[in-house]
Amino acid sequence: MLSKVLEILANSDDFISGEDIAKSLNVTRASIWKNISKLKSMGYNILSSTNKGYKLIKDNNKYNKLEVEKILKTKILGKEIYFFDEIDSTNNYAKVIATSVSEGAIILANNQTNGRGRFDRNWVCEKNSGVFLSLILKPCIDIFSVSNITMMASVSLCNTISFFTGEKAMIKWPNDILVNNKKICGVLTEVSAQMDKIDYIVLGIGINVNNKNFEGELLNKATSIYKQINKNVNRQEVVSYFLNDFENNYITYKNTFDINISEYKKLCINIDRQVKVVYKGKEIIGKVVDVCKDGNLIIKTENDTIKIVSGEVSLRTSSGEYI
Ligand code: BT5
Repeated sequence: MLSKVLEILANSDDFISGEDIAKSLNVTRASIWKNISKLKSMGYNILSSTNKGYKLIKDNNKYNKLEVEKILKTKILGKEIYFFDEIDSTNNYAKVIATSVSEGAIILANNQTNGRGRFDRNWVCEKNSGVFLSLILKPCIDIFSVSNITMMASVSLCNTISFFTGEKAMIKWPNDILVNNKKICGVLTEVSAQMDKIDYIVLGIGINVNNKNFEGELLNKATSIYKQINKNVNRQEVVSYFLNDFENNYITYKNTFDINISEYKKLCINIDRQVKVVYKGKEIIGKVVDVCKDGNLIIKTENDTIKIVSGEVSLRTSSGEYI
């Protein structure tokens, strides 16, 4: 009902009477009044006039559950939305509710107080600026195939970020999305699994959307959509673009259990590059020659060919340093 009232207000250029809204939704005027009050408490600026009714002052920066619902065109992803103005971590919440919600439920927040990266690293969050999204998935796959999901998501994130920035976004194996060599998005995939099947996957995604400034360690390492185009972007549009793009591939994957590896490789910045990686306690220097369908990185060193399952890879730049 709330979203329907909002839709009617958003589609009226002028005042519209409570009676007209009530009639078109076949409910009482009292119920319209209640919903208008709720919308006002959510921060919508709605003018009320005794004679004329209600008028919504349009604001393109609104980001909440209603705005996300309004724009989503997906079939299974985002059918259930949990939206928080502030939360410690959307991934933490996702793990609490994962077993009791349907596949495709999403958790979104306007801010995170304890955003997490891999290995308990910190994900820096700017209130009102970033997308903090956790997506709960329950495909019938074993734990060894989970990297396929991260790989597919990374491709969709590149498509999303390229669409909004007009720049080519690239994947830095395993889970960073870069624009002009700066990190704009990170993925944290967490899993609950038995030996032969997974219970659920939480795909945690942080995208720098309208961030204006980065500090300290991130000063020269991070960027945002805003910093690329000098313009704010609606976060619900970013969420919607990503979920649509990812859903298409995900539905196919659930039938074929196969990913389009050549699409991934085209976007993977590591391929054919000299890299340094600490793996099983040893530093390895070599050239990345391939990424396998299971997500493993193949590095050719001076004397050997090594398969890297996980780790942190630094790329050698033209000036010879590793970043
Ligand atoms: C990641 O970890 O890149 C995964 C980040 C996932 C964040 C999302 S937000 C929604 C969901 N809820 C969560 O709590 N987490 C997920 P990692 O590869 O470990 O990278 C972390 C490193 O990236 C840090 O050590 C910094 O160097 C850098 N970093 C931190 N915040 C950043 C930011 N906002 N932009 C760019 N780089 C950042």
